[in-house]
Amino acid sequence: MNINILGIPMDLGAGRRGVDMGPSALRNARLAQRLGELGHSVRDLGDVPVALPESVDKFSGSGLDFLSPILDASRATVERLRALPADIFPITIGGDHSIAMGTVAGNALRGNDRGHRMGLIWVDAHTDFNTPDSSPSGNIHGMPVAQLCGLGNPELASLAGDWRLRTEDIVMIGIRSVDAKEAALVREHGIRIYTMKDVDQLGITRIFEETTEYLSDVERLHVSYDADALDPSVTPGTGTTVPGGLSYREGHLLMELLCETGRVTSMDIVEVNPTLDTGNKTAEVMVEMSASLMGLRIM
Ligand code: 6HN
Ligand code: MN
Ligand code: MN
Ligand code: MN
Repeated sequence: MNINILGIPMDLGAGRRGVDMGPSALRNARLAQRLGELGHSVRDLGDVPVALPESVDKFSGSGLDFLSPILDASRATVERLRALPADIFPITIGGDHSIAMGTVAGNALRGNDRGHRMGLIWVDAHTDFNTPDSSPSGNIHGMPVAQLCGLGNPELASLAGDWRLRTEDIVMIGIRSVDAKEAALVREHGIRIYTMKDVDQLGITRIFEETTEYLSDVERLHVSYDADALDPSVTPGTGTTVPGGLSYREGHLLMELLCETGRVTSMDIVEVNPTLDTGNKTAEVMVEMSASLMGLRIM
């Protein structure tokens, strides 16, 4: 496969600094080499420009912290991705999870100006379905899925023009921290959620089977993998850890099973924050997760 890596060193959507170093940490953990060893042809496209928080006015947008520079970086992400040929598998590396507004929109528009029907598999401790009104923190990285569905801020919601992610084309796995108003929104919009309780009770294999069946009609399939989906003992280097997450093997198994379907067309790796890490452990684990999705076999 032809893989293109695109870095988005964004920390404007998160409450703490350092996640902008995620792309460097993942490159340092040999992401490109690891995927190359699996037989893929890998090209690193470098980074999308993202403003430094110190260099911009936090309140320049309408009511949301860092709205203007997040819009700029998201629009740049959309343009980079939509210009890629259809046979490329993009791996976008963050950066906080606000990058997914641009990555999902850009991948939806790739090869179709009106937008493909996209399935989204959101692997995360959080549902990231806040709107500016529901969010207790005001941090945009807690909002990307709602924004992709057209809720919330109208500028963030129209990164792909009139295209919208359909609420019935989303599956979330690993969920264990949802804000009160956010939970009401998730329920209202009927988002398919597998909490950690479901992971414990059903197991990853059953969840995988239900997920691929549920998303059987989509044209493209995007996996957005937040490092905090995994247990903090596995990935300590991330800004909003929640105990009781996916084990190392559960994280891998989901990627291995998704790989076998041959249906996944793009991926994000987000929320790797080296300033909170033990060595470069979190980046190394996330590189291995992406290798599993891209065909790593034990034998
Ligand atoms: N992430 N629900 C919290 C908020 O601030 O809205 C946490 C969001 C975490 C976002 O980890 O991608
Ligand atoms: Mn997230
Ligand atoms: Mn999260
Ligand atoms: Mn975070």
